[in-house]
Amino acid sequence: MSPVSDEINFDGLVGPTHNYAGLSEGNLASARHKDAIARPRDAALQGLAKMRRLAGLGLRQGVLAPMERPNIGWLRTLGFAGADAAVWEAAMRADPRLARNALAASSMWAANAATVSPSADAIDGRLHFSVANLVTMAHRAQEPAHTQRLLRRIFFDPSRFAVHEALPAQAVFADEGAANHMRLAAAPGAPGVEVFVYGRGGFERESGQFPARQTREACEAIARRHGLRQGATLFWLQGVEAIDAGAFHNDVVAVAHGDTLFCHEQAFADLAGAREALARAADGLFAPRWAIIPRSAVGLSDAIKTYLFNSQLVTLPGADRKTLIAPAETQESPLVWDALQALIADGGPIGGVEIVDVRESMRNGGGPACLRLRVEATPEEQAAMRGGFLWTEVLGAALEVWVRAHYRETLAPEDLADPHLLTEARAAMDALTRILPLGEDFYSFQR
Ligand code: SUG
Repeated sequence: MSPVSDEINFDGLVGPTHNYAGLSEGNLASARHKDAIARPRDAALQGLAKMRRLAGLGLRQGVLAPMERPNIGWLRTLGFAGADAAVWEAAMRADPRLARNALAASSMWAANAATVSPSADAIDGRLHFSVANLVTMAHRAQEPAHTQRLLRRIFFDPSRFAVHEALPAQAVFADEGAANHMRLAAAPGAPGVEVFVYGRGGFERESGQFPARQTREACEAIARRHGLRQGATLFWLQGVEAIDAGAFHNDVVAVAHGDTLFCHEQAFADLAGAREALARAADGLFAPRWAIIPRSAVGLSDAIKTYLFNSQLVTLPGADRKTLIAPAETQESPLVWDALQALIADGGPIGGVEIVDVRESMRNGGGPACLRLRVEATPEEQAAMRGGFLWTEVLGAALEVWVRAHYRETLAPEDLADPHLLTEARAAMDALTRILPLGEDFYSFQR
């Protein structure tokens, strides 16, 4: 089977410190599972099984390395001193909540790593990445430096790729990457329409119950940096009811692929306006197709509980209609499952569903689509990427052995102060640099 699109899904590997710390206000799953016992090994194996599954379906699959955690450097900037193990112990003793912000394995949610614009959309003909600053959450704001290093390692040729640094780390420019960005186009390599979705104006106060993590100013700055065509770039406001119901990112209620946008009726503040604007922007390029689940069929609460819209929307080789890669939780809700079957039966753009089990990530509010960063790269751009980050059975097998050798089966809140956690995590990261071509000094403890 040969892949039919230029799309590569880079999934974030789940790091060895995966745990449930209840760090993300407005992310209901994260709050619900605070202090639950996590299973890092299962989490990482579930992630690898998803990658293998998608590769097996004929899709291009890539792998992104996890961050170094606990983040001792960050704790040092906050005043903890001494040897590395002493820093970790002191932080856990003084302020466990703060320390757990230095431990999160949140880089697994690669959809938040960066916003990506394919070269067909950019006036300079390069493939653009803007690393997300993730300023809203203290644990996630530690990711940009890692992401930049990683993306520049893979997309190293500046004549083809532009990896922009994160926007200023300021609430006005709050940015959570591709989770709040959608792209529609007729076919691989064709110019498309890019849609940025924001939750608030950067200079405005929060209007809802939960933080809006993406601002209009951030979206506009990214569009400018990427050199996107004005008429083909849209900025839509998220529905405040959606954010308040737990859609802390747009990709919790909407996903686009090719000419199709699949969303909940309440995803955007002005759905009718969005439909009109998309039709106008796509005029002459393609005819946009919408698959909308009305609130009368599935309410926001069930949509968010099951993460129906955090499915990956893909085109399988040889298929006329698109396929959803949906989390297992959708199958367990008769209401949501029936709505999905009805959608498929109505003959619209979505013709099938494949179920994946990513339960460990789901408990922290991360579904199948959160776990991947989509990169649309032409064959020439793919050839210019550093090799070794794309899925092969050999790489997958090596990663599986690595996980089994280095990951704990369980991680409970009372395990976190254990100084061995630091040495184990570092041994894992160090070994990973011999599996993925990260270089020998990728992680700061190696330098
Ligand atoms: O940022 N959860 C992540 C989930 C991100 C999901 N990504 C997308 N929707 N694209 C977040 O809220 C929870 C960590 C904890 O509580 O331990 C967390 O960070």
